[in-house]
Amino acid sequence: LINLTINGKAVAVEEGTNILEAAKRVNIKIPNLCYLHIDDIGFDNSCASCRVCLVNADGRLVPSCATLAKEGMKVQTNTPEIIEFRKGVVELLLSDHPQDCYTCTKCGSCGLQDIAVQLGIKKIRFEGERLEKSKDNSSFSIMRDNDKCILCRRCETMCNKVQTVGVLSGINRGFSTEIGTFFETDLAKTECTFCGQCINVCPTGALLEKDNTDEAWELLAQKEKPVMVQIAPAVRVGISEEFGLKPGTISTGKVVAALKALGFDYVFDTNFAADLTIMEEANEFVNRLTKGGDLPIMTSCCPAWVNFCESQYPDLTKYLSTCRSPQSMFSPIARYYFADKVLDKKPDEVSVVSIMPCVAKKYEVKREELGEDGILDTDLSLTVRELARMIKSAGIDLENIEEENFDSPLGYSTGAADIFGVTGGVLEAALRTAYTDVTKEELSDDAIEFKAVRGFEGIKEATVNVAGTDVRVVAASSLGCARKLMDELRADLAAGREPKYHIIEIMACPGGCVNGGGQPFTNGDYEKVKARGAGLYTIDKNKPQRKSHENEDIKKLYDEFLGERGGHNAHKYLHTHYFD
Ligand code: HC0
Ligand code: SF4
Repeated sequence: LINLTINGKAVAVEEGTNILEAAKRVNIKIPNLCYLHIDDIGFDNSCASCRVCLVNADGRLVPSCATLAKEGMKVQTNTPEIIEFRKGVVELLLSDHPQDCYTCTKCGSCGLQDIAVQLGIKKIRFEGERLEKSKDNSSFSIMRDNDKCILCRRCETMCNKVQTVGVLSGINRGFSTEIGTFFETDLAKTECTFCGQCINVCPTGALLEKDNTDEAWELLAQKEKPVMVQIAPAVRVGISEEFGLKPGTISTGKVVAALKALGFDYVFDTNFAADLTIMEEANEFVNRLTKGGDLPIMTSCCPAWVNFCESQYPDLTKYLSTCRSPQSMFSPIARYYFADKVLDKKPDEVSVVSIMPCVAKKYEVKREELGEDGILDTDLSLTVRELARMIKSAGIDLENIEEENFDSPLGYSTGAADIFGVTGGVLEAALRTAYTDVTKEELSDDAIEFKAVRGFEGIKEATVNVAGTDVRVVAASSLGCARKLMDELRADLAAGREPKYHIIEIMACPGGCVNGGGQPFTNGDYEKVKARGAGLYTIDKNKPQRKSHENEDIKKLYDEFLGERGGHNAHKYLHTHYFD
């Protein structure tokens, strides 16, 4: 251990600890802006670009995030001289920053705004030179505004180190430095997967989701066209934090009520389609297993993962399940089944909106193959943050609103669907049904929880015995972890070895959709992500039915509309193809 003093307090830390982290151990908070460390996912951004965390260490001013604690070191964090320096640093950042807080989407959750308030900055002494920097609205998912970028490099670290996609990096030099893409290509034309993890670590408004709330208000204003809305599994736990509730609080009935209060005509559940996904995906797996098809089967519900697979591993797309994501199974069922059977409306006489914890879903809904006759199945996909903004601007008090139930029949789901929103959940849900498909027996209540694939490690593997066959499964979250599995699979195939797994679940966001690129900002607090995951497991535990094949409304849908699992209509509405 290394012994030092910080503001006169003795502290002992492991070798390799920086001063900023050492100070936290004795409850001394050093103001900081660019620094971010998320141990659980191996994210470390300590490039010391902003200099806000300056401290005096043995007589020298140093950035505390990038300076390691040393034996006998004496650190001062808050002398008048240091505070004055810090203010100067923040004023310099502000001198080159648009002064448009009141119209900036990030207002209220901006790290730069917070630090300016915290340091009590009242005026900016420097009239800085301004450079107009680039903006990029080329994609359906992400907006980049480099005028608001403070060059903290968090997005670059996320994209390169955690996601291993590598589309963002510093370009140009000196005052002209910007974060950009290779050859300043539009993001939409790069290998960006639209995972949105860069948005989640951006401290300012430089990276945000593409805002579609205006289009949503327009749909709601058209009274002649009913608007159906679906909410993703992870939304019901994510939204709570936007309204001051504890992370992980289950707000299902409150979101339903808020959506009705906003004017959505039918409030349905993506979970219903998650149960449907399991019916199709388990069936596809069992077919591949028993008839010698391509194994491993890889889950296909995460659109950023699908993008990643298509662009980085086109040789492996044949292993992806052909099942659409629940979002994209739900919409055709709403448009071609519910609209016709219940509302007596044509497919283009209704609108379908989805609320997702994700920004890649905005891209997914624009994929041409997820529509028919020029009508895309889903009109709009909004993030949890966008929904929260709509609820706030309508003056709806989510915390105290009286809970309501989903509409029927596309609103009922089993517990298997809820856990889709957390890493390992799709795999667990699929096993609950695949087991019964193969053995014709039901797993008992205490056997349906596959604990080995729960938890927040990046890669979790297990072997499950199904009717005498050892089924090897793995769940990975983050694209860096996906890359490890894909490199391994590619190497096994090239060497003629049997692939290591039968089923691979991949979610692009570390932890799964509970940490999606459209969720409330956590500022790197991974405990919030874990609490959201725990919330989903609680919902599952308390549901009367916990296996997708027990959902009576799904059985009815097959009887009335889809026919056989994996049959003609199922293929038409529930499956898709990929590009390589
Ligand atoms: Fe997810 Fe989904 S679980 S991707 O993780 O599969 O976004 O929550 O909606 O579609 O259901 C996100 C979350 C979904 C889909 C579902 C899947
Ligand atoms: Fe990289 Fe994901 Fe951001 Fe695209 S969305 S730039 S892949 S981190």
